[in-house]
Amino acid sequence: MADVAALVESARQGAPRAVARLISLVEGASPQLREAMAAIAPHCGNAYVVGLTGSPGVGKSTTTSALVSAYRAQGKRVGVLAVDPSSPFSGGALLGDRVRMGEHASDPGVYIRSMATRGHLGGLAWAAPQAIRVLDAAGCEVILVETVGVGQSEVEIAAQADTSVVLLAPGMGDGIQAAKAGILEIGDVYVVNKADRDGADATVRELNHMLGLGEARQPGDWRPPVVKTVAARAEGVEEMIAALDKHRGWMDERGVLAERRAARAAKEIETIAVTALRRRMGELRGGKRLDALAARVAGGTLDPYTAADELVEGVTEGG
Ligand SMILES: Nc1nc2c(ncn2[C@@H]2O[C@H](COP(=O)(O)OP(=O)(O)OP(=O)(O)O)[C@@H](O)[C@H]2O)c(=O)[nH]1
Ligand SMILES: [Mg+2]
Repeated sequence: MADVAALVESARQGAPRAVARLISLVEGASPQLREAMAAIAPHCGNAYVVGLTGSPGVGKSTTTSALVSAYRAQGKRVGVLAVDPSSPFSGGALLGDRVRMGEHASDPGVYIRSMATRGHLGGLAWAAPQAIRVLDAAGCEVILVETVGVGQSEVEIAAQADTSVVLLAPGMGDGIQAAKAGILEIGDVYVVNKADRDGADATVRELNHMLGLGEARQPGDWRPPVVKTVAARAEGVEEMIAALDKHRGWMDERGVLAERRAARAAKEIETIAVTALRRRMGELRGGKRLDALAARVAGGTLDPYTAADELVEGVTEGG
């Protein structure tokens, strides 16, 4: 068993191993997580969280790495969380990222961590916010969360970031894919990466066109910008950071940042509560309570609504 108080203290001092162990508590859904989160809570709320999503291979990790360099040049501490919702193992699919982020591996101002969330009760929605809290408490001023784009997870990660970046690449038929995946609703900033390839300008135009369609924006509403990058050569990164800064400024001005963070916390609480309820429900099932109720309903001595009420009471009473 880890000494949670000592771990949190070391993490706050910036000790990478303490940060890593705390995130492992999250990943492993450790019983000590509760204590860790309580100790961390007063030190959270300072990080700016940027989510990066997009199809496999579009250049998320390369872009993330270029952003890390740029933020480091500003003297900021940076956390990188690479989330793989399709895998129950961390490290596997994300091994390539270690290579791509290799240049930051020895920088004490950068934390890089990959995390697998499949098979977790609550999955991504449960694990990512807690890992973000750990990085936040460890003093990261910017946290970049890369998620491999697989539909629902993109929407989930968008709900967890202060600013959501959607990456596309030219010539992948991405524009049409984007529309299908509902991606046009989740981006605060759009990046057309691999602009060294043919068709980048066409993709930018198409995106701008689609973002303008069905537009019901009021004056002062946020209009997501489209930025062109060649992440592999760090081109366009300054423009991308300018777009992020602008979005952040807009959120601050309009009170959107506080709203988003509250919505995020609400979702997190809900997920933890539902996960706990589900577990208790499973315990009751194992404890034969459901079997007994089912026998009575099947035998006609109890109606299913009353039985369900009894089951729910059992869950919330702790019996
Ligand atoms: N031509 C070109 N290639 C790029 C650019 N950015 C990234 N790449 C290459 O595209 C490939 C995929 O890049 P990654 O950064 O790993 O993409 P990713 O979106 O993180 O991929 P997954 O995490 O597997 O979904 C790598 O071989 C990169 O070198 C770019 O601007 N231009
Ligand atoms: Mg990647």
